[in-house]
Amino acid sequence: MVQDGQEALHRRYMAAAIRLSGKHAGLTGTNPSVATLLVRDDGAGPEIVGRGVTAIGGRPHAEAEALAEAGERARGATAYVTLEPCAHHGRTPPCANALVSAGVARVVGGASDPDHRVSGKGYAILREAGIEVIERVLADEASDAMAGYLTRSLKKRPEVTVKMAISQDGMIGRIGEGQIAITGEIARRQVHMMRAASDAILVGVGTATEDDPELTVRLPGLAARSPARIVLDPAARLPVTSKLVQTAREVPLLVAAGVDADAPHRAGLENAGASLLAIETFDGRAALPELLEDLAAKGMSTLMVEGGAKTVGHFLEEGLVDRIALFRGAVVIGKGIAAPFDEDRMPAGFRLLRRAVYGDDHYSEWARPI
Ligand code: AOF
Ligand code: ZN
Repeated sequence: MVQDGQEALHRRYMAAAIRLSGKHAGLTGTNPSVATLLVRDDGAGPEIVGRGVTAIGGRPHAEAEALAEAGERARGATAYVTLEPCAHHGRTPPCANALVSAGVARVVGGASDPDHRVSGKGYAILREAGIEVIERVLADEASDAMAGYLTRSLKKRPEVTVKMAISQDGMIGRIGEGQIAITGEIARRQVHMMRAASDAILVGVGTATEDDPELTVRLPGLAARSPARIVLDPAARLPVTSKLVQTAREVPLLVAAGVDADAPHRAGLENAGASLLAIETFDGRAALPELLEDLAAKGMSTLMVEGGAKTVGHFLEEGLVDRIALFRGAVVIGKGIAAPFDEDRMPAGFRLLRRAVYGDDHYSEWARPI
């Protein structure tokens, strides 16, 4: 009974730490956004004495931030850490050693760290110092909160999220009509929040041309969080008059074009402020695995694919989609372009993570295990 109570307590604080880690999601570079809570109980019940999140840019690490807040009160406390504490001397000393020096009594860890400098070594340092270690508490939830970092570490490519809006009657648009509003204002804001937490947004050249989107974050106070925009454009035919190119000097625009695409057009895009990403093409299609490997090498851990249907289909066919963010709008379109999948027809391997309601729109999020 006492044991059950302890386990429930550990899960509760780990869940709180995972929520806290979201604060810097997308802002910690190639480092995951980790959170640490230091909790002590002096007899009157548990009390949080230190909170830390990996700092913007990736350092200091979460543990250091939490220990700094707790000071002497860290002694004898339990540390809840969403990722195994690091064991390596990077630009900061190892967090495992910092926890030992501070005299914490117990460490409860969430996700395991695939980084070979850390994997298993962080926990070993703690145990050798006589600290009680409980591993993998809410490990799936903790891993999900840093899926970009884990995917980039394990698969050498960014985590790919497909965002799709489907009308009430299962359509994603009207034939030849470009962008039409499927979801409402609250869902739109949610999409902008998702963009702000991503390292890059990608669309196919068809969507970029027909819809002429800007793909920036347009939320009060968050405009500076617009990630890089990428257009999959094997033949380099994105018009220089498009909004994407026109805003390329304010928000980075990468055009992924074949090396043998029209040279004057490629030069035109570059002169307008876009950067070219050389890609391999086969039968006019981009080699996606190589492109993603390139993006990971540039430090990108999360990529949001916003369409169109052909591009989404291409990523799915190649098994390169990790997560699906599905918005089901209230509008009825009638005759249109049917969605390739929906809540009842998900691609194989995806399981439901969460549902939410945004105004009149229903949201569901699906993922495959990392
Ligand atoms: C932690 N706490 O808050 C984070 C960790 O380049 P460095 O020295 O910052 O090390 C990066 C590695 O540190 C990264 O690959 C991951 O293993 C770990 N991240 N570790 O103890 C943290 N963000
Ligand atoms: Zn660390």
